[in-house]
Amino acid sequence: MISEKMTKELNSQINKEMFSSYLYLSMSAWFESINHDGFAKWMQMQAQEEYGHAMKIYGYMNNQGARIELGAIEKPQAEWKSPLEAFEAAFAHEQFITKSINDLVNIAIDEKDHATNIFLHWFVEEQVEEEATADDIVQKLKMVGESKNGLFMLDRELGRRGQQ
Ligand code: OFO
Repeated sequence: MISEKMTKELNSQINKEMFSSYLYLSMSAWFESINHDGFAKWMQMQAQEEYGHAMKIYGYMNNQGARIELGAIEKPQAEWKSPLEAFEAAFAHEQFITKSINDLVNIAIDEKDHATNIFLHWFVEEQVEEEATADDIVQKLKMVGESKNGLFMLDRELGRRGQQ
């Protein structure tokens, strides 16, 4: 059984994960619009992953008999100045999500809610990976700078996501 407070916070985390999905789908659409198909594919896959994060919490709450209440999903930004700006925004968003997960863990510890605490460990580890991946792409985009050739290569590399 999880507390009312934890139920509210997990519902809010579902919303944040759904927003992550929406944000990355919006980035995917923007990349499509500027003909960066590889970045677009990467972002579309990321959007699917985020939906999976939301559903993981959804499944856990159902197993715990906690009442799920879905909130409205905020409208995401639709345009960015450059691929670098978009990936910097993705990295900043992941840092925000990490903080949110850490806050949830703190509540679970305070409430001695061992089951939720252990459930959240998966997310703690996932966030390390999420931040590292986004930061890695930011660093590569910085290296590439204004080089059209470099950007083309990176677009192709990211478009291979899911094939390796
Ligand atoms: Fe990107 O990890 Fe969920 O939100």
